[in-house]
Amino acid sequence: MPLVLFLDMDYFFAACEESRHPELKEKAFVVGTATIARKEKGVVQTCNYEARKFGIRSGMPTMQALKLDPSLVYLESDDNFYEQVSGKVMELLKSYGFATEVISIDEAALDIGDMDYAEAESLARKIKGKIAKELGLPCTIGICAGKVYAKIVCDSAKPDGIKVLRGEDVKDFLKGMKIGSILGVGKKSEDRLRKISVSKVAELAKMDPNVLIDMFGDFGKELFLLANGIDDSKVNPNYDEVLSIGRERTFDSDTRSFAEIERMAGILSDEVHMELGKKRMWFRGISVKARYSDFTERIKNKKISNYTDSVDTLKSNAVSLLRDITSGRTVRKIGVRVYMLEKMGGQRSL
Ligand code: TTP
Ligand code: MG
Repeated sequence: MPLVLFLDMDYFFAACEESRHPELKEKAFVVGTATIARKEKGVVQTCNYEARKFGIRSGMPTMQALKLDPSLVYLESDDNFYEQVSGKVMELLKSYGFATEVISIDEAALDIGDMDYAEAESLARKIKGKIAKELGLPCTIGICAGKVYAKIVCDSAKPDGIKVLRGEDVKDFLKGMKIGSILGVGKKSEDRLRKISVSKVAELAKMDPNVLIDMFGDFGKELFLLANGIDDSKVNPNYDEVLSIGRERTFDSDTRSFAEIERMAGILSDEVHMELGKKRMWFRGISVKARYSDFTERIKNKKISNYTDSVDTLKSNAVSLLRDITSGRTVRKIGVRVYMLEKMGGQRSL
């Protein structure tokens, strides 16, 4: 099994703010979605570790955070800036040349292959040092065979850590973990398992796999294997951004309406198509992205059978891919992108 290096930025939005306002470092502060004037109405997106000392956490109403620390500093979230910084982090990671999967705005997984553990740890040190030096940001890195395990290892080493977990130590390490630490186990699945008195990975490991398959389908099988020390999850590299054209936009307020998503997909497809026209290019790959209200993201890609410049093809595919990844979810932002690009009039035949 190849090793996976999993990186998650520490208190990301707040760290971005500290990097441009170093005077914030000594203060406890939060980043929230509401404007400063309406700060009590909003929710904490994240906060620095000074604020965490008071028990303040992501997702907490700002009002409650202010009660925990009345001298708390409040900053309004600046999405564009965090995305720009995220882009730089991802670019730096990709420059190492390993297959890289961008998982969310502040997480990525690298397939570092059959490296030995000492070599992997020294690579992690190099990457962490480079991010600190070039971007002034802290991060944590977990290394293990399998993407899901590497993420759990990373979470367990936070903040500002590097941790390598050897294959033979996985089972022991997992024993005491809560099932929520497994990538993909959301609140709903966690609640369903809690109802049958399963809250620890060790309890999950002892379940009858058929019961899990009945409850969760294929994912149930995956869960059973994960709980028992088998992680088959692979790094799925995102296509190269340089060779793609994309547009994304945040909704004015989070939405569950597919009509609204469809309308936005139409607008974004038109914009992408316009850009393709300017560059005189055809596309074959279509990719969509959804960011949910909890800030996790999903990307879905599709290759069509031939190169085209049809905006209708782009729209209909984008809409159907978005339907797959947004149904039943509250959506904050969507993106439409084309890849596998070819200059119009090129010689490519299929
Ligand atoms: P996380 O990586 O979950 O959190 P974090 O980077 O702030 O802190 P940690 O050191 O524990 O990794 O999320 C990344 C960013 O996503 C976070 O900085 C802000 C945003 N976010 C929200 O806006 N709302 C949320 O509820 C969460 C969890 C994150
Ligand atoms: Mg983070």
